[in-house]
Amino acid sequence: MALVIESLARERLGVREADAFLTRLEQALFDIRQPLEALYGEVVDIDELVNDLVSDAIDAAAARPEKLRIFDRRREIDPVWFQRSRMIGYVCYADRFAGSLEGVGKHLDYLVELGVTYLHLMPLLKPRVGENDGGYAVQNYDEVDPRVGTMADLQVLADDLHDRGIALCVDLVVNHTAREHEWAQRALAGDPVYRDRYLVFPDRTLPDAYERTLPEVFPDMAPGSFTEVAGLGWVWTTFHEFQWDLNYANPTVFRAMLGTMFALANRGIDVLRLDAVPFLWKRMGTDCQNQPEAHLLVQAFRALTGLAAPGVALKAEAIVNPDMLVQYLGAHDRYHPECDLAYDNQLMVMLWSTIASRDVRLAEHALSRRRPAPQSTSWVTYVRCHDDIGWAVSDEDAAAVGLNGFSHRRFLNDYYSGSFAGSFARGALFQENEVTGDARISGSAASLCGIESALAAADEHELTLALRRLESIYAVVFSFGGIPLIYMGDELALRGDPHWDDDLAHADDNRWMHRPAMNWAAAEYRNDPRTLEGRAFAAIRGLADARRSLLALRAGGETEILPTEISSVLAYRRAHPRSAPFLALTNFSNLTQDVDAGVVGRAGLQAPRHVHSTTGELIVDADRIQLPPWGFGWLTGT
Ligand code: OTU
Repeated sequence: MALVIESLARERLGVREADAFLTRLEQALFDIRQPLEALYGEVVDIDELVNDLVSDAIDAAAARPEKLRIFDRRREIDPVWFQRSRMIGYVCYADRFAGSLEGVGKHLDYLVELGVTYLHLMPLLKPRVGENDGGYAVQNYDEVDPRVGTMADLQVLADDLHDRGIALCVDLVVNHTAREHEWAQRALAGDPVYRDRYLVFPDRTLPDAYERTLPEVFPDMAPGSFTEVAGLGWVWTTFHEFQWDLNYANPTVFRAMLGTMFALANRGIDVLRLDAVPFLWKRMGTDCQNQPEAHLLVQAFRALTGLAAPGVALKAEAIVNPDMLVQYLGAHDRYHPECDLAYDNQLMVMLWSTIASRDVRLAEHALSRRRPAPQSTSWVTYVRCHDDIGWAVSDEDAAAVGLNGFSHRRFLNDYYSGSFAGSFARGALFQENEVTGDARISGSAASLCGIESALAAADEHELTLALRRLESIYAVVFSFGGIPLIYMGDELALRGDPHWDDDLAHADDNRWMHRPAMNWAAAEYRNDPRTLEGRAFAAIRGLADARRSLLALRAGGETEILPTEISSVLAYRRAHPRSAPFLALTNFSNLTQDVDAGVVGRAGLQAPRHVHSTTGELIVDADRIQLPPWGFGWLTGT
């Protein structure tokens, strides 16, 4: 292979770029070949496949705009560019934030004001018309949703963002296409070549056999995992009936999706959020998630995208059992480069669990026993996203702190849906499964923190407490060693959308309650400290300001949990070889807590110094640190 590829590279890329490409290839060849061989060794000639994919990468490298090559260079010098403490993310739908991609470009000042350096725009490739799961049912991967703009607009926006020092992340729906996608349409028309790009069965025999061990993702709005399609048979549809799972056992599917990655990279996308990666490979007798082959696929994607666009990072959206999460960052028995970033779903769940229980022991236990992220990778940490909250609390972790897993999950559902007596939360149950008793939670952060109920009761004291809850969990997310993400509207304490079900295409999916349109009128108050918006905005911006200067808060590295004598105070330490250690304390209770200052010594802090906190000052005497109700404090030393 070497010779053909070498001359191809020299011919298409010119001397300098070819040399860089071939150096990368030499480094990546093992990581390209090994997973592909394991995946496709039995169905195709591997040399030929590798050859084809590498020449696709050469084409993509040749088409890469000069400006992006400069980014590649910088990021090859600093491959963990995304770990910088100035990385602060913002997540929104282009249309809900600003109408269109062009509209987003007009609000960059707002993002800069907030300290944002990473913008995640929710699905924006052309979806099917009508119900499309918030854009997660893509009809055409080469086009942008015409309601928000064009590919050219996307490229312009990426450029503008880069000029402001903001990286752009977009969604890539890798697990399934819309049934209106050209492949599905051709399969429907009877073409076996296209049928083989999906998982289609002539009758219920195999679907029944698979379903014996398959959990349902949307038991309520899309029961079962297969859909009967007239003239075709039973199609694998993990999510909705209009989302057809792709057949990754077919290398053509892999190659085409890789092509989409190259194309998006060359438009200036910095981070690709790979949707639903755990589902990429199916195996009889399992839950068809987290299969070894799903990891091999991501490893191959990683190695090949890195050839053509070394500045592009991959982010795994894998909302799975906490023990399986870190594997998407490449932490297997041995390290295999996989995604650079992955959602820290477990931290998110633990924050909400702790708010409801006011007891940090479950979080301490679960978060301290997990494997750290590999050094060259990082978590993205978040409080809320566009999805529901599923209670990823394992029975073992619950039992270790004397809880029953099932009862605790039920308690959390009761608490956040507001049915638990005295709950301040105003969320709703999502996808209640009557058979298993499971359910998840929808609702905006502000509503789940108690802001909605405090406003309704016009209770100023409760409102302060609720705002502190919001600020404190964001404080954790900003300091736990990942890229923090601000979910659009949280910076203004935006409540849910009360009219979310007016749109009939959304009416059976209450996740739309926490996907409101941006309230620009409310944003006008962001610098007025007397308003709710002003208080929330100052809180989030304050976290961004404080984080930026703290080397210990770079993403990556380890976060060490330091149990204290108080069951409602979470303490953890971050360190960086070139800075003083960092200590965060968070009070998950309605009471003022005096923490034994011994924790400062245990965190290795000398001459402790306040860097940031709820009230702007921390009362520290010789042996106590005082935390106000639902307050947090950040300390560092010399
Ligand atoms: C993702 O979520 C998206 O975030 C959802 O908005 C989509 O509906 C879905 O994919 C289908 O495209 O099950 O409840 O482990 O948890 O992929 C949300 C990953 C989901 C899954 C996740 C999925």
